[in-house]
Amino acid sequence: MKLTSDKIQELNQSKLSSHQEELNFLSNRLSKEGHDVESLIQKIKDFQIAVPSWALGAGGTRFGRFGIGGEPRTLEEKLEDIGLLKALTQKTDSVSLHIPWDIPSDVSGVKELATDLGIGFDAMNSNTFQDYGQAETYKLGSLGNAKKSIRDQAVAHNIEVIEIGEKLGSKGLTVWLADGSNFPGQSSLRNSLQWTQESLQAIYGKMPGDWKMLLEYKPYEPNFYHTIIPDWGTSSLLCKSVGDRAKVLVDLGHHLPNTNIEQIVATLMYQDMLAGFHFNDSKYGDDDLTTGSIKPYQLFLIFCELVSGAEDGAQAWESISWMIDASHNTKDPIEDLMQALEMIGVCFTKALLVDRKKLSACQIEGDVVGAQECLQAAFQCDVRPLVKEARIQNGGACDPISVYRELEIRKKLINTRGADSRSTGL
Ligand code: LRH
Ligand code: MN
Ligand code: MN
Repeated sequence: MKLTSDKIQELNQSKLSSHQEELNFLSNRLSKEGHDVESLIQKIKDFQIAVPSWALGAGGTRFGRFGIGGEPRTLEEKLEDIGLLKALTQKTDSVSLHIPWDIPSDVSGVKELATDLGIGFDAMNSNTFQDYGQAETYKLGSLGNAKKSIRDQAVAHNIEVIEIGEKLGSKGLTVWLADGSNFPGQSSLRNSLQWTQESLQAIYGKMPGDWKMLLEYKPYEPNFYHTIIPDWGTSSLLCKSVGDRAKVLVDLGHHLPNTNIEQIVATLMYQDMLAGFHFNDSKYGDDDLTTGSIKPYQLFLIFCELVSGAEDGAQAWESISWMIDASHNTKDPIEDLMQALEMIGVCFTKALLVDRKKLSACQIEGDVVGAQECLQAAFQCDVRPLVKEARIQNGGACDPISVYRELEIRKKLINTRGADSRSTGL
């Protein structure tokens, strides 16, 4: 199903006057504080986040999976769902595909549909952490496997992913490796790192000159003794040995509890080494929960680093890729993604409000309390009218979730796709 912008405008009508009142109130206050409200709204409008193809169906855990019905059965249907998200939120304009979950059977048809929906192809994700009928098993690793034939197979898969991505117009390859070991002695810590490096170099050599490699790290899972790329430092080290266009991907869930992720972001930007993000949230580990649902203050602090790093010229904003990577076990994925996109927009906007001049002065003068006040003043401000205004100006819905519910979109998807349709992915 397709949502027309006329329908969205029509549904917005009854909500516009109260929105305008709230917006005027906030705009007056921000203007008095010296903010350029028009330029804030423009920045929010421009900030777009890619949606992963695997987040449109119910994920599940190793204990079970509860289908939500109407899940997209094909790549085309996944694109249609992202089209709905785009129409409602105007906060996403691209999809991040995972191969082999999303091998397009008709590349030009898929491209045409995407163009029609206004959706581009963000970074491609390779998959050497599952077996899906390939000659050699990835049970004991892929790019860093002790067996050369397995490493070669994994390299060849990544090259295939690049080729598919090139046809679709993608400009990046995201590599996440499950490689590691479950028990001490199972693998050589040093050799497996070297093999991984050599494999990545071989893949990088096959990447088009205008592509970037995004190398994701994760401390544990599915291996629980050692993971070859456990942290940003190891990822950065490998990237530097591979080439200029290889950079570190930060997945917010890929840290041990209480890790200072904003510091990692600052350090990576300091070196121009931040490739991009996988947004999600977590309480314990790689929980893949809705972005901003558990630690919104952390998300705000991360955006403070991103905004200041870009404004200070440490790393260009445009060089960073933005993606969601979440899983939905109990919520309707489309509603969940709308919540995530909203929270990303809100925390980004709050970070734009930080009085950076004042903050710098506090830091220099050693005014610890004053510095905290600067951050809190921005964090506590309810910026939702600005985020809403940006969405409306882009043609989106005043309130995306209520429109989605009012139009009974899930029910319609179930009617066309079936109550137990299943999407490919995790
Ligand atoms: C690994 C990961 C990685 C995968 C995705 C499905 O935990 O974050 O990005 O590609 O999940
Ligand atoms: Mn990820
Ligand atoms: Mn993950």
